[in-house]
Amino acid sequence: MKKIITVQNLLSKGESSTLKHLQRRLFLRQSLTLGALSLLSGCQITEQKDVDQILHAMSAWNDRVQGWLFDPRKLAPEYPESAITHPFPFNAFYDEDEVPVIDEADYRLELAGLIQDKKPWALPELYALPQVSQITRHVCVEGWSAIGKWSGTPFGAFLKRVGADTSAKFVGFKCDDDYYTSIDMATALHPQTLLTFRYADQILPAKYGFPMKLRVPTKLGFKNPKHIRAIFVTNEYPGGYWEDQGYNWFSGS
Ligand SMILES: Nc1nc2c(c(=O)[nH]1)N[C@H]1C(S)=C(S)[C@@H](COP(=O)(O)O)O[C@H]1N2
Ligand SMILES: [Mo]
Repeated sequence: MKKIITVQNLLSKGESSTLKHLQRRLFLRQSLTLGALSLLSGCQITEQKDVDQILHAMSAWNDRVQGWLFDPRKLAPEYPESAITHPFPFNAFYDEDEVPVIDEADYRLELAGLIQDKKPWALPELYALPQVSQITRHVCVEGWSAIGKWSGTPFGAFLKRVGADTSAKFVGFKCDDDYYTSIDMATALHPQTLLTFRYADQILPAKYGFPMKLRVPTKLGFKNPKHIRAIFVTNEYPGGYWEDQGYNWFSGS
């Protein structure tokens, strides 16, 4: 698909108020390309009316999402045990039978970039860090959400402990399945951002990201890397697997 329609182009076609509204609701702070919209919606888009139809459908869903991700106090809502979704969905860019198998004894978390203490971490050392639990909603851009319970260590405290430069712009993640993503430092230091090792009080199952998943309840699901192998701190924009294909990088509050 060669033709690129940006929201700005659409605005100039007289759709202004609706599209401006939708753009805000869809947290598309940068430009929206047809390719990105096809990815988000899973539809082939050939005409202006397809664009409008998809934006409207996405907007209805996003109205609900906004309430879950954005809170006046800037905290994601937390839920009681009774609200947990059973079974919790699996999602990745591949099928469940291709989930990486990671050996617990060999595993080391690597640290790189603007971090003073780059000593790799074995799992027992990570499990010995202070742990907290959180029941929050995971919101996937594909149009589903689910509530789950994750436990782990506050990520900001971990970054400080290893001497990360917390004035740097980005924290990047490299995963065992070749997935990668990155978040802004403010989100990395957010009190609800956790480096989690457990799901539903059990060691994180392979499908949910063994040995660890970064839980970022203020952001969309694709900003929550599973199977993290390396964490790096940088001032150079690291992008991400979906972000590099057109998904909005910030995707949250
Ligand atoms: N390593 C890795 N992390 C990932 C993904 C992935 O494909 N690989 N998919 C992301 C997306 S789009 C979602 S919705 C969640 C799904 O997490 P779950 O399987 O625990 O529901 O993981 C996110 N983190
Ligand atoms: Mo997702």
